[in-house]
Amino acid sequence: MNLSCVYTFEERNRNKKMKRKLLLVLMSALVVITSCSKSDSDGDLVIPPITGGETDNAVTVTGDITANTTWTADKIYLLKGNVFVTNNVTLTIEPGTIIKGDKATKGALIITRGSQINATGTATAPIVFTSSVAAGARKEGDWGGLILLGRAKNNGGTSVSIEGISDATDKGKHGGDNDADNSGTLKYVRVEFAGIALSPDNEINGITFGSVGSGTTVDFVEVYRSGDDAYEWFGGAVNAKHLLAIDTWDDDFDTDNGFSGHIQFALAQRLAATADVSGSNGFESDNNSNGTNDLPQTSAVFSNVTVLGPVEKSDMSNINANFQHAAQIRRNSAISTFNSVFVGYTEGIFYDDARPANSTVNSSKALIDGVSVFSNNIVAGCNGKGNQIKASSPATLTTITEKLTAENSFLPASYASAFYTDPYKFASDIAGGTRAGTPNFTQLSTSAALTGAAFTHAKANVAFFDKVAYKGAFGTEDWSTGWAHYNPNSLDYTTPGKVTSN
Ligand SMILES: [Ca+2]
Ligand SMILES: [Ca+2]
Ligand SMILES: [Ca+2]
Ligand SMILES: [Ca+2]
Repeated sequence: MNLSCVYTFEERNRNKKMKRKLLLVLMSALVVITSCSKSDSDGDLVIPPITGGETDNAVTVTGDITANTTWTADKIYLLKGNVFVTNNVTLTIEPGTIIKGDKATKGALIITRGSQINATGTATAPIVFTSSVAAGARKEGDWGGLILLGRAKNNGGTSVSIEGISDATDKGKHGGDNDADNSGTLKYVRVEFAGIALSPDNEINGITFGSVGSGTTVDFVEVYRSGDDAYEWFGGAVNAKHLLAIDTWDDDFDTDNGFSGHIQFALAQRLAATADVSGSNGFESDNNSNGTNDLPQTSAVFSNVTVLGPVEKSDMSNINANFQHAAQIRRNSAISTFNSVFVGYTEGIFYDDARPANSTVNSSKALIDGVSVFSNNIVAGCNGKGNQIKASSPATLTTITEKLTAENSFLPASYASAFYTDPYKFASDIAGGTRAGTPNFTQLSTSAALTGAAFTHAKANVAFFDKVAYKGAFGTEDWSTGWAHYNPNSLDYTTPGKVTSN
């Protein structure tokens, strides 16, 4: 507020009685504020809005959201810097709402412990988190991303700093002892061009889940062109269905620190040109960074995943050298995978025991002991380097090869076109010629993955999993129709509510 305005007002009322003065102070203060903010032609300052600016339909959001708040589809929201939802409140976002992450300030949205997001879009009006950059110029890593923090268990403690957020207060922490914790709902949501690599091992993913509990709903979510991982779970027990990871830079589905949720119908599509120096994998999974035996052990269960690697056919040229494995299960992780299709990766399924070195407790041991399971999957076209199954020692390789080949189908000469209708179509700004277009991930009538799914193993026979017949993320129905988008760089995002076309 402009101090001279206030002073002038107080001068005028100096001789009034106290009661009357107080009333007038309040009433006249309103007049003064209005006067000061309406015009700056007389030299008075315009009072700036407290949290950013609001024009007809553009709302800038900064700092903390500390009261229940609703974002509506008739506006476009711009996140500047880290925006934290705190104070145990709920941020509700209407279907069709556009939220942009500011590039200059690395905008990000963090739902802190105890608070919730209710982002429930629809199949025709998804909620879109995207880049603040203009159409055509957006890239991976334009802004931070979406971070959900909860009070479920992880194996690092009950108050662990989340990667990518340099906030020393409780706002940047996750963990607790309530695996049923509820961080809200993400349904029919796209997260586009997010994922900043702030420094090595300190990145914001498209969506980061820190100790998010199973009371949370995640269904029909697309992460498009994340600059780091598409999805990374650090501990927690949240379940999710219908996830798309399109042209991710680093890993598609990354699980760490005791994550124990269930994931079904998840598809990753990779572009041959883009991969991360850390090594890009479909799955990357750790118990923790040193591979120690801290509990809870990473034990997520995946069913009906499709990983479409960068190798579209037997030709391995023009594949970014940073591509690694369809799945790298390492550092004592014990994740399980059923009824899934891994196709077209430069290397296949790697049980990596490098950390901890010389330990009898590691990821391959968990597989051999049945603590983790890799069963009833198809691994196709992942033998270009002669290692569709890979281990850290010749003896381990022999042991796990026997087990994995008995329980899964390895089809080294088959590629995605043997299973899927049109799997390698991409946005026209990242692929030209006949590769530009809209992909179709539904299965061909001749696909070997149309039948054969099984949910008999105790880890797969859970209520959350739909007991479908097919392996992989899609059967013959395209569940991405309407809400997902495969060329969002073409969308203007300048008209509120326009999330699927211009
Ligand atoms: Ca990451
Ligand atoms: Ca990663
Ligand atoms: Ca990781
Ligand atoms: Ca990686």
